[in-house]
Amino acid sequence: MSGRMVVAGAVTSADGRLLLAQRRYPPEVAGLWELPGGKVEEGEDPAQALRRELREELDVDVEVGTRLERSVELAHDLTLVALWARIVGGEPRAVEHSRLRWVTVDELDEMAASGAIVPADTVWLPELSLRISGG
Ligand code: DCP
Repeated sequence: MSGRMVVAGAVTSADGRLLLAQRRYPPEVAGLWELPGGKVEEGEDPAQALRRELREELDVDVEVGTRLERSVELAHDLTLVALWARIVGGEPRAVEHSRLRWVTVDELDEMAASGAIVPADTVWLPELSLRISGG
């Protein structure tokens, strides 16, 4: 792993859904759905960064769990990782995204098949499907 880290949240609900957020920018991925998150700042660990980003982007407090197995080398020397998370305070709202959606495993599969998921995030599909279908 090299360069700066970007952390995304695999936010799950008690009823086995996953939270997806629709990007507004940049044009290449505008309209596509992602796991919400952002860049880890200096002095933060990934969990702290994720809690900050989800407060900013979704207006919620989350409890952060373990890391998903896969990571992705993005352009510009960025490494993308994901952490499991669950909401412990607040109701998510789209502060920076155009929309939010809680999806079932079937909906996630359909969205992936139709190319609606941000390309980098598709590496997590197997892990996400296993976890959310397993409840
Ligand atoms: N990214 C991704 N999948 C995610 C989250 C992010 O592929 N689930 C990518 C998109 C960008 C990079 O990571 O190439 C940084 O993401 P953001 O722009 O969302 O992060 P920031 O908000 O921190 O960046 P900026 O301040 O530049 O807007």
